[in-house]
Amino acid sequence: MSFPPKYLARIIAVVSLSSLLAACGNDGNSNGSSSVAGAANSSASSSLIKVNQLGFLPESSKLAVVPDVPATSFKLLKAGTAIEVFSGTLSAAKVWDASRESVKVADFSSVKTPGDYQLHVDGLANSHVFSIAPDVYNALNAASIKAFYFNRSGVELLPEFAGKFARPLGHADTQVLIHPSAASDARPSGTVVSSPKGWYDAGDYNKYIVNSGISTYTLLAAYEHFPEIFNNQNLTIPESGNALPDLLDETLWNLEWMLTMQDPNDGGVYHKLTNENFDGTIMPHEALRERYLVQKTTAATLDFAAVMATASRVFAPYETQLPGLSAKMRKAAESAWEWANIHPAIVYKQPSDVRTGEYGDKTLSDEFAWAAAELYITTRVDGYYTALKPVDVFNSVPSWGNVNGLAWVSLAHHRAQLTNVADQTLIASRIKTLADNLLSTWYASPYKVSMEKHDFVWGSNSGALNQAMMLVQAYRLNGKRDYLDAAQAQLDYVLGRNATDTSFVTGFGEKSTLHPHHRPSEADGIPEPIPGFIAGGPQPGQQDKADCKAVYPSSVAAKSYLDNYCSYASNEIAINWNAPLVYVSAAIAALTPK
Ligand SMILES: [Ca+2]
Ligand SMILES: [Ca+2]
Repeated sequence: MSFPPKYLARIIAVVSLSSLLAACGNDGNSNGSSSVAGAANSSASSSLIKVNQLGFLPESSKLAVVPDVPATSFKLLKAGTAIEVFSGTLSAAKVWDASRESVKVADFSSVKTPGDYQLHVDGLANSHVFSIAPDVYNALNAASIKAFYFNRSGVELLPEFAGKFARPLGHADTQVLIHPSAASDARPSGTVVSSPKGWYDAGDYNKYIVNSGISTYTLLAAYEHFPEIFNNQNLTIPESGNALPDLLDETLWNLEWMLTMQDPNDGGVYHKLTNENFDGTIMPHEALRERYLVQKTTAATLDFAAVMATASRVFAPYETQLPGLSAKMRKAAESAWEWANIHPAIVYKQPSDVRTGEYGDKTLSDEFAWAAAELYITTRVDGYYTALKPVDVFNSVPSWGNVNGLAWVSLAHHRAQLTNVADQTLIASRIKTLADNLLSTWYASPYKVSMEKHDFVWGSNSGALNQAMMLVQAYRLNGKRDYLDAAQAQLDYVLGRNATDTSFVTGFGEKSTLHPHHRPSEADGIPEPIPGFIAGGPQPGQQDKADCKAVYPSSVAAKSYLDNYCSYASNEIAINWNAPLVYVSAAIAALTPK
């Protein structure tokens, strides 16, 4: 299903915003240099073998997509040689309507020997080099978490942690103003409050509670589900070597900010901490505009409640290191829940002087369900389960504005610890029904993915990964191997088995995203992007067309991707897109048989 883009105002007011951006000398500027190359790449990409450019675990399902050429067989070669290690038969050709290509599939799952390989099909260029290795996703998983460190607000990134991407402190946010939209008796307009830390949301430097909700939860869920992947991981962040797993240290950086976004006087949570307008293409320390806390909303307050309830249980074992934190989070979650029940329908309304992302969401039943589920799991108070209204809550692939699925993910994971009020059959059935739908798409897909044409919406790569996350839940419930293979296919998709022949993760793969819409990556003067970020991905809306001098190589859904800084509609990065990359890369590594 589709979900609303963050930049609703930007799309509606694209003309005025374009002139604004031109005045700021930022997003509207692209170097234009990739437009010719982009067009050439488009026609070329249809004649290429598409494969996960990182590669596979020895026991992974291993598929590649091959253009519809006369050849009926393929060979697996040792990389850079003509030495054949395997040969197989290509599937019959089928047309994928999302990319308007006729393709065949090569299956080399039986090859399990570690090494570097290329696929060969007569009449085509050999594929990118990829690996089969037991640690093939370790660096990817670490970098996808480290990306959050690179997006930290309120701290200098030192060379010992950030290498050449070191930068001065930006956005201390220790003196931000209560915006008129957020004024209350206790905190009138213009009140100065402190709201430091947190992650920049995306390519911009603002901080939004709604999107922090799903992002922070997804990282916490990755830890709850697969602690063995993270317990000894060293991300080379300032907290490496302390008593906490680095993933939890990184997540805590944002949780500490989120806690400051709750009004201590009533429990309500501010929707965002933001400038009035987007910054230009400048480094964080150069962005000095006034910052505001804007309007309390029901969605922000419920997302906050869900995340704090989750964090309360995840951090409970660390009472010695973080005394009182778990209890403080639980209390914050409970008071947020109470505020939301008194104010059940306060929807975000963008003030006339604010032009940053909206994350507006008018459907709040899913936020209520998710918050209730997490509070129930953490507190074991049956009333929260009843408030969840489980029979009325269906399961769906999660997105920032549609979080029903997160409730079912958590309930399924904790099913053995729930009280008697929980309907175990319903929980299992919700997980299975959604996963079976995704699985039937995967069975029939010419590209062997569960992405369909209608899934190519803003942030489509996160859709692919959130589909994988939901397939993983079904695999964890009943062990049916097809769920895991279909989840693997989604990871393959974002790492190169897609119609653009691109690995969408910066720094990973022979042909990967180079020019993400990410201000630090563009403004730092370093040619390559900061590694570990996943781009939004193809979608045919092209809402940035008026701001881009560069030309999209294609308007076809699965090919409508522009690797240019100007393309906020297909090439921005965002915390809610990186979070499922962390989850899925960990899940595949943890669950694939050794
Ligand atoms: Ca640590
Ligand atoms: Ca919603």
